[in-house]
Amino acid sequence: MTTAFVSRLRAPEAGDLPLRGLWLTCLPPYAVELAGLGAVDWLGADLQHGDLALSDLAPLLRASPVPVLARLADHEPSHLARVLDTGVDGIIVPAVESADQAAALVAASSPPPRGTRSTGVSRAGSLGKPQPLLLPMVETAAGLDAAEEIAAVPGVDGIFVGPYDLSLSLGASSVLEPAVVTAIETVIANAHRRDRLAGVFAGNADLAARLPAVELFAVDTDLAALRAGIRQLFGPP
Ligand code: 3PY
Ligand code: MG
Repeated sequence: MTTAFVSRLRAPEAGDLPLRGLWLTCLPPYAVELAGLGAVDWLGADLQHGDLALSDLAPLLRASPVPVLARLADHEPSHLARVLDTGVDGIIVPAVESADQAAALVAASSPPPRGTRSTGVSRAGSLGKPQPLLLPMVETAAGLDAAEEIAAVPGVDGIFVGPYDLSLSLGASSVLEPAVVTAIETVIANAHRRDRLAGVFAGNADLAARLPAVELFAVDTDLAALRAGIRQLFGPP
């Protein structure tokens, strides 16, 4: 199923889109297994912010009924390699600002001859997982300027937009400012011009309503879902 998902992502069918994700910041595998993910198409496991650790990934992958994309903490090749070893279906890499940085990520995530990723005992190796998706994030003014070159790097599968850091970097006071929405549209158009996937984190219904079509759409976080469920059960505080 996961292999099919990854191939489906690499050649998505219009009728399936967008693939809607839930962004995990703290939920343990037990909750993921039992919560009933319903119409959630994929999970984004955040190692940059929140409370998840590298050692949470393998249990999460075993518990999840849907594919898991991990957002890395940084660009460090040793961290990237450990995350890939868990067998995640893709990685989302924060704040990529140039084609050179994207090429370094391709090299770190690919075995020779394309890259330098070493081999060793790993869950990914034992399960014979396919090459995971590589999705650099554009979430700074510099990344915005370089978005098309980043998307064009061979081995990059798509671009994932981080609207909140992007708005900070652009000096905007809200993700809803027209300049931020225009910037997000520009990144998505650049990814599509290069025949790459486009993804975006929304976390806000008003922002979601303003965004153009993407393949990967992260609706909101686990905590937001928990808060919404508590409010629905108990009413407003
Ligand atoms: C951002 O909006 O900056 C993000 O990283 C979303 O996860
Ligand atoms: Mg960010």
